[in-house]
Amino acid sequence: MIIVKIGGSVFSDKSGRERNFRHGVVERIAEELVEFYPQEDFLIVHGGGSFGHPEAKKHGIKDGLPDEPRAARSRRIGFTLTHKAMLEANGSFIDAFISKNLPAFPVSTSSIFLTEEGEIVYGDLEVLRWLLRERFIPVLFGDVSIDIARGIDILSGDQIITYLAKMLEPEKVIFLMDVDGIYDGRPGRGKLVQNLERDEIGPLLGRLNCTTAGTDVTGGICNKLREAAKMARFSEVWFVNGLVPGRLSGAIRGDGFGTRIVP
Ligand code: ATP
Ligand code: IP8
Repeated sequence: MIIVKIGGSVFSDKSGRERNFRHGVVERIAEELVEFYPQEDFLIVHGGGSFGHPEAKKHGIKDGLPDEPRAARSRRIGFTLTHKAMLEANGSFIDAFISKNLPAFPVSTSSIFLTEEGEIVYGDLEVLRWLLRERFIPVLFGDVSIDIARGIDILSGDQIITYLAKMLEPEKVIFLMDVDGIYDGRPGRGKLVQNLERDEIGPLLGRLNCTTAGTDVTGGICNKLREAAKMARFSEVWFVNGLVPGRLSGAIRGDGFGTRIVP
C-alpha cells in the first residue's frame, strides 16, 4: 500500500483567493494513479490549502475552546465551518477521482481521531482497514480535531500520515509539493537533496533554522521533515513536485525525480 499526501500548495494556490481548487492538476494526479491501481493499493491524505487554513485562522481554532460561554459557542461554530470548508475540498477530490474511474471514498478525519496538544492520542482505523481490504481508495484530509486538553485543535495531514504509516506500514509514503523536493536552504537558493538519510534530517533541520519551539520560519517544511524522520522508520518516504506530470508515477515506480528518504 502507498500513502500519497497531496499538499495544499499543489491542489490550490495558497496565496490566491479562498477556496480555489486546481481541478486540472488533481485530475492529472488521478490519471497517474490509474496506471497503477488496482495492482497497487492507495490511501490519499490532502492538506488544507486555500480551504482549511484561512478558515482555521479566522476562527482561532488553534487557540482551543475559551472559558467564556459566548466566545466558546462562537468558536464551536468556527470549528464546524472550518470542517465544512475541508469537506468542500474533499468533495472536489472525490469528484476528480471518480471522473477517472477510481473508487475513492471520503473519510472524515475529525470523526476517527482525537488529539492531545495537537498529537494524535486515539485513532479508530477499523473502517479504514476494511475500506483498503475491499480495494477502495480512502481519501482523508488535514482537519479540525477534538482535543482532550484544549477542547479543539487543528490536525495536520502530515501528522495523520505519520500515525497511519506506523499503524498500517505502507511500503512507501509520497508527499506531493509545489517544489521539486527538499532543499538544503530555501527553494531557489539551496541545493535539491535527492537522497537523504534519516540521520541527516536532524542536522538539516538545524541548517533550515527549524527551532525546537517549532517556529516554521520556512513554512510547513519543518513540520514535514520532522514527521518524515519519524515515519522513515517504518517506510520509504519521497518528496516530489506534484505540479509536474510524471513525478508521482516516478516515485511510485521508485525511479523518480525528487527527494528520497532512506531509513
Ligand atoms: P498544506 O500544509 O496546506 O498541505 P503543503 O503540504 O503543500 O501544504 P507547505 O506547508 O506549503 O506544503 O510546505 C511546502 C512549501 O515549503 C513549499 O512551497 C516550499 O516553497 C517551502 N519550503 C521552504 N523551505 C523549503 C525547503 N528547504 N525545501 C523544500 N520546500 C521548502
Ligand atoms: O494542510 C491543515 O492540514 P495541513 C488542515 O495538512 C486545516 O497542515 C483544517 C487547516
